[in-house]
Amino acid sequence: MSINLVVVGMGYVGIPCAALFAAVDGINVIGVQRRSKRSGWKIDYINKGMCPIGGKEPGLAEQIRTVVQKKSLTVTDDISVCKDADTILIDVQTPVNENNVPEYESLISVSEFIGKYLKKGVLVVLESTVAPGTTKNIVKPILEKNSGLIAGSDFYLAYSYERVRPGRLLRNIVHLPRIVGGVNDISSQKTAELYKHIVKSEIHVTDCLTAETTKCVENAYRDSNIAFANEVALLCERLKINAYEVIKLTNSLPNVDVHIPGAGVGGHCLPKDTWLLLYGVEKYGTSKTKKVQIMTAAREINNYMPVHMANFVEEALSEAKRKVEGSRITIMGLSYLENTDDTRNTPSLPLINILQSKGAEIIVHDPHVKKFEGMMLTDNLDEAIEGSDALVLVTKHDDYLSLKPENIKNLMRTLVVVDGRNVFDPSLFAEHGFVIKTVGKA
Ligand code: SAJ
Repeated sequence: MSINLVVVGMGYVGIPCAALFAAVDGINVIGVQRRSKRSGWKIDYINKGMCPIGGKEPGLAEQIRTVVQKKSLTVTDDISVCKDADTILIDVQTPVNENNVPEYESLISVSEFIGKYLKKGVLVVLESTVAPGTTKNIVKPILEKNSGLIAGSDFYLAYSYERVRPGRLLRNIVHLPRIVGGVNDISSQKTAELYKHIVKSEIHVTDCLTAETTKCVENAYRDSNIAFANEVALLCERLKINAYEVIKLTNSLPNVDVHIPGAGVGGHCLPKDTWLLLYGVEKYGTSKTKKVQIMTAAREINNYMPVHMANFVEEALSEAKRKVEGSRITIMGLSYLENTDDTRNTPSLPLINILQSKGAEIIVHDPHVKKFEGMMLTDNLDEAIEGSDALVLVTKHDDYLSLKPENIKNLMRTLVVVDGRNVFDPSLFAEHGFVIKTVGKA
């Protein structure tokens, strides 16, 4: 067997996927990455055998080193390498704009290039999360127009989404079931055959519209579950009881799995996949039968959590006889997920913006994020705490778990803590004179 595979887009999905395929005997992988200001550096970095993804990512650095040494993975900014490919994976970002409409600029331009270089017999697989209907109504016509070939007969086209989560990139690709949806049966079969090389779980075959919809539904479901937990937390705060106790007891019932409330929901997927789903339905579905309520309400609740955190900071500072204006506030965690460097749609950002608009001086600490949009960041926790009027924990990084009130009280100017991830014991902090507020606790 010999496969020339091109992976377009070296991000959180493209990199682990390329590294896994490159480890298979007979598969040669070329990754394609634009030399943009933000991510162009990754090209040389990976070509030197180094892993550009920070945080705790088990096995990834070693996997990249091995396949680069073996010369089965190289990265380039030249998308014309697609002309020698027999399989092409598309792993570009598919964000939504401020009106929750998908921004497909990258997807469209990459599809145009691929179409230009497409040859007969090539398999193209879209892995990015997209609105239902995108593969058939956007990608397929572009590929056909630019190549003069017919999808499903001259070349093969499928949608098969990733289920990666930072911190478990390799594990999720290898061990979670894979959904494959071709534009026709032969496209599905060829795609299922491809993933058998790296996926050790079941491969479910369906059509591409069903596969696209399933991906969006998975994430809308998780988002709604988290919103339910956040609403429970807000209600329990009003009753002055502990939401975590209520959730633990509720979850003692079989088949119930109330999720974990917190400072907000970030990441590339959960904040936008509901909108992709609804966009696809509006555009390609039949007329409305019933107003969409649950998923959009979930989005609203989850987006409210950073506002709730800001309110907590204001209340706690006021109890400590300070105003937000002029206070030095330490944000603990900029990445959206614990122990990762991924800052996409992080809930820390709206929280920082609110506090800054009220005149606070913000110090951001994150052990894994080195740079973010010109923001001043430190990875030195003592330095971040020194002279602070409030510690505000947004991300549950391991570095914060062992923080003791007795060790930090002498560093701080005002003893205020706002805990967005239920990390600290409030009574312990209160004993040391702190005003502490925890999401979901009285
Ligand atoms: N969060 C909560 N409470 C929870 C779970 C998560 O507040 O109970 C927050 C997290 O703090 C984070 C956000 O939600 O800010 C998203 O967390 P996540 O654990 O869902 O992580 P993602 O968004 O990186 O990954 C999800 C994944 N879904 C699951 O783990 C069930 C992953 O499988 C998908 O592949 C991924 O979205 C994606 O890329 O679509």
